[in-house]
Amino acid sequence: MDPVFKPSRRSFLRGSAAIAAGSAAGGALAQGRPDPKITELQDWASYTGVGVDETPYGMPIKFEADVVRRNVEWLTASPISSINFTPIHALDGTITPQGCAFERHHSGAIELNKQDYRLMINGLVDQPLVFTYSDLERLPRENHVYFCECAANTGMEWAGAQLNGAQFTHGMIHNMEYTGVPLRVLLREAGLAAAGDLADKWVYVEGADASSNGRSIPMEKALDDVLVAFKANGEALRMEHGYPVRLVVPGWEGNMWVKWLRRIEVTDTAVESREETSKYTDVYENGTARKWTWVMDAKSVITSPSPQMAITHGAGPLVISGLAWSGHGQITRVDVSKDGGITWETARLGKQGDTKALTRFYLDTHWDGSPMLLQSRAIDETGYVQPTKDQLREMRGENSVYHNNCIQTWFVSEEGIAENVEVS
Ligand SMILES: Nc1nc2c(c(=O)[nH]1)N[C@H]1C(S)=C(S)[C@@H](COP(=O)(O)O)O[C@H]1N2
Ligand SMILES: [Mo]
Repeated sequence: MDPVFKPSRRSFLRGSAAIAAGSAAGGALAQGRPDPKITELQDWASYTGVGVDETPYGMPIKFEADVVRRNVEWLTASPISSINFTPIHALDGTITPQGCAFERHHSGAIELNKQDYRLMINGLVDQPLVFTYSDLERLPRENHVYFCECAANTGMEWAGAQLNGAQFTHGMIHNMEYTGVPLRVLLREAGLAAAGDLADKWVYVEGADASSNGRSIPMEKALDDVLVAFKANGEALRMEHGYPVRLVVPGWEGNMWVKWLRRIEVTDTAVESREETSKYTDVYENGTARKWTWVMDAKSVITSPSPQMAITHGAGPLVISGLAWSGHGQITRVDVSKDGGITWETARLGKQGDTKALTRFYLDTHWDGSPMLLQSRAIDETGYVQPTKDQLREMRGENSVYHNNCIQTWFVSEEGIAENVEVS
């Protein structure tokens, strides 16, 4: 008797007519011959491995070396004011490791240490205050998982399918667990009586980098769920994400998530800074622009299969997987279409979605090997349904850049190769 298999399991597999085409188990077993990877002593079991302390801070194994941020060189004139993209096609679950989370800098990432860090609160407050890093650590803090999406995510796709990969079409997003002090706690430390009626007040937030990336935030949001964060995924923020302190503005466009946060001014009007007038406003067909489009509407994308993630196993069981999110709250449902939006199946959520955080979805399906036009469509707790590209264009024309949350289509060939196409 073959010593490596329990008889029951073996006879089950042999007895199944579906071994080759219908079962997920492939390789030598399916072909009925011994697999040397199972039956023979392997090299890595013949000697000892690497000791502890070889890598005091661990890095991904070399076999995963292609799971990295990537940029698109022609998009920007220089990498100093530029963006790169999270390899969402190769990740699973929902948390983005900081090391491969997209970066967006307007004047480069700066090295600012905790000792030199200061946060000033001024303007219409009872007592202007300056906090050191250790002051922040003495205030009550919370943990929350949120997505951060640049408003320009998918911005290159308005006029037609352009970039061939979920990393490039949808990778200006990351999702981390933040530890931080609610902004309302800091504002109350400074005192808001001087501001009078808070209903029409704003805060102006800026960073310590040369660009400062100043943005105005309505007081209502500032007192709601905004965090002054100093940890992400349990550890210190990486330099590129704003070490030592960044603002987290849940559900709102990434540009407002000021990194290297240095100043918060309570004001009676919006500042109308560069970043909220000439940038991060949405141009309509007739040339006028809408502003104050802060919330990121519900959106989703299939991460696998996708252009960088071909189907390599042929017909049979197939897991279609992707990400969905909404700046308005929880994702309640995700539908997947294999025929370009004619018919839809409801996907399974990896777990009940967190509010304003990435939600993983799966469609556990059977691929018959014929070409597919894969789409996903997200629905959030407000009942909002992710729109088609044509529905968005009816309102916004083709000259927009920001806030493109349209349904994405991947064409998958009989060979399992996926490509970015447009089904409007
Ligand atoms: N101080 C500062 N904050 C900033 C920026 C910047 O250039 N400087 N870029 C903004 C933009 S446009 C985005 S999308 C997010 C990106 O955050 P990340 O680099 O951690 O991905 O940071 C925002 N905060
Ligand atoms: Mo951004």
